[in-house]
Formats: sequence, C-alpha cells, structure tokens
Amino acid sequence: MRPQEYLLACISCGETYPYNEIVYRCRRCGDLLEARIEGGEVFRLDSLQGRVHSIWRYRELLPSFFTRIVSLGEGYTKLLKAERLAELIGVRELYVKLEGLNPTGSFKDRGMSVGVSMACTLGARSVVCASTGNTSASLAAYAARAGLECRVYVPEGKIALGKLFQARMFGARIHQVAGSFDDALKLVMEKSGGEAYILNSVNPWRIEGQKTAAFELWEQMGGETDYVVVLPVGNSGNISAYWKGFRELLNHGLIDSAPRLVGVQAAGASPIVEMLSRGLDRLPDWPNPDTIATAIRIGRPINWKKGVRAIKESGGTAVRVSDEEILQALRLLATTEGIATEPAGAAPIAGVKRLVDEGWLGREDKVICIATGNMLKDTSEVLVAWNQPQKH
Ligand code: AN7
Repeated sequence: MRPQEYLLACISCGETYPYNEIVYRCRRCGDLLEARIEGGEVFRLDSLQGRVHSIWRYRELLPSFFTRIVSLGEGYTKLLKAERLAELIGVRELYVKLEGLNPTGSFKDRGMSVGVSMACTLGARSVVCASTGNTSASLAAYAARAGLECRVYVPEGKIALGKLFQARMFGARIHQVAGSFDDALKLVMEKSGGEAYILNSVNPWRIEGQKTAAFELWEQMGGETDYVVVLPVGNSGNISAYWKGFRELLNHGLIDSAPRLVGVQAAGASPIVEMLSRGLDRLPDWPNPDTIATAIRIGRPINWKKGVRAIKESGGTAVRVSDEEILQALRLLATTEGIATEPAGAAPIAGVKRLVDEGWLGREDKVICIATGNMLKDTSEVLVAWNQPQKH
C-alpha cells in the first residue's frame, strides 16, 4: 500500500496543485478546489473502538502531514433519536445530530481544527475569514489556541450577539462591514490574499475536517446508510463536506450506497433552491438575502457548485422554508424533545415537515436532521420574534 498523499484538484478542469500550495481557486479556470487523498489505508467500523473522541479518530482520511494538530476536541457529537417528533411529523424514524455540542457550539469547529492545523503547517502568522457568526467564533478560538493573529469580517448588525461575543472573547480583531455576508466575503477574498491565510469554506481543508460528520453518522448508525440527511444550507460548504465524506466511504467499499442529502434554505436566502427548482444551470442573483436565521443569510453561496453536485449526485433535493416555519420548528423540537438549537439548526426540521407535506418524505423514511449550532448563541432574535403579535 502506498502511503497517504494529498493534493489539491480543481473540480472543473482537474488541474492539480501540491497540498502545501496556498491557493483558494484554480489558477487555470477559476473554479473551486478539492483536497484529494491518494493511497493510504482506511479505518473499519471495528478498528475505531478505543480511539480518541474527536474528528481525529478518522485519522486515515485526514491529513497525516501536519507538523502540529490544533484541536479542542471537536466532533464525536451526539446523535439523538426523536421518537415523539418522528410521530408528530410523520416519518418512520427521526434523529437529530447535536453539532451545537462542539467546542465553540457549531460544526465549524471540525473544519477549523484541520484548517488551523494547515495554517500552522504552512507557517502562517495570521488567519482571516468573513462570517455570519459561527465561522468567526470558531476561527477565533482555534487561532487563539494556535497563537495566531485572527481577523474576522462580519456584516454589521446582522450577526447574533453571542457569536460576536465569542469572537471578541477569543481575541479576534473584528471588522464590521456595512453590507451583507456576501460583501464581507468578497472583501476578504479580494483584499486578504497573501497577508493572511483565508479560512472560509472555499478553503478545501475546512471541508476535509467537516466531512468527518459523515463518518460519524455512518459509525453511529452501525455502518448503515438507509436514511436521508437534512442540513441547513448557506454557502453549501457543509453539505458538500458530508457528500465528500460519504463518497470516500463508497470509494473505500465501506458502504454500498450513500444517503440522499437534502439542503434547506431560508426562503429569503434561497438561490440554490431557486436554481434547482427552475432547472437553471447557474446560480441566480440574490442581491438582498434576508432571514431570521442569520447564520444562513447568504445570497451568493461560494461553494454552490459543490453543493448542487452533492444534492444531485446523492439523489436528494433542496427545499425552502419561511422564517415562521423555522421558528415553529425550533419550538417544536424544543418542546417535544428537549433539544434546542439556533434558528439555522432548526431549518432541517422545518424542511422535513415541508417534504412530508409534499410527499417527498413519508412513513417509510428514516431521517437525520443536522442541528448545526447551539441555541445559546442566538436568543435575542428568537425572543423578539416570539414577542411579536402572532398572525392568525
Ligand atoms: C448554524 O459562520 O457561513 O452551507 O460564516 O452557522 O456550509 O455555509 C455559517 C453557516 C448552517 C450553513 N448552520 O453552512 C458562517 C457561516 C449554521 C451555520 C450554516 C452555517 P454552509
């Protein structure tokens, strides 16, 4: 067996780059890059027993070349069965993966452990990102642990207070951008290159870390894949990461078929749903994204091509839900199961309800919803919304 080797490859033209080159977009055609592993061994279900309780338990499919691993114990989050909610919604089985249990309270920590380890290995002194909140909180924490300087760009007045507090607490320099997340990301991509290592999900090493969530589902479900996975979609980095994880399990013969992946967007920020439902071949413009789920208030998802591929190749679908449906789902999850999440994390529950109404899901289906972020990050918006007079 050849030892593990990583390289970066363009998802469109196939151009490759050494793993340690600092490149965020293909220099030949401008498209997205993906980290590819060649050679190496793989874990099996029974070889995972007794390993560390973090993403690093899947070390065979993570980079082995790091000079330093920066970890806060991310990953290995709980998967809870929600029997009362399954019955209420009308599916056979429903599970909720509690990504809010990660060290800074969101799934971003999986990607940041790998991304910041890469930053250290490359000798970077400073890191930067644009964020709707969770990415900035996570990067700030991992940068602190690694001793790196950290700058974050956030849309002014549009991120949850708890997330802003986290970034501040972990010592990041915060730049509030007058505009949307899309404007903040544009600023980072155009201005930061060279000076600081960019750790938005356009960076393929982030996706390497986040793909471990698929390995976890596979392990937690006893090696089975007979379920549908439902995730909130913003930049569509996470849904592509899950798909990459399941594709790697397929390629290594650990599974025979991959689950269908469903992307849920807030109605006010749903360019991917628009694209798929209208059969467009590129992303439509979405100039003024708006939703109470500020985490996914994104009009120009940078990873849309990977996300759309994940949905199409897995045989999944994309669905949009209103803010009202998100808030209802959040409350339903909390009051029937004792599970709470921030608004974006409840969007999958709202999406499942929609898909049951539409007949895409039904009594025969097993469904896993990814509750991507912790409820304590984002309480004020939800409280304000609940205190508005109810529409009847
Ligand atoms: C709780 O923090 O984009 O589709 O800058 O925080 O991979 O973008 C957050 C995204 C879902 C969407 N749920 O994931 C950011 C940011 C929560 C999130 C998403 C985010 P992607």
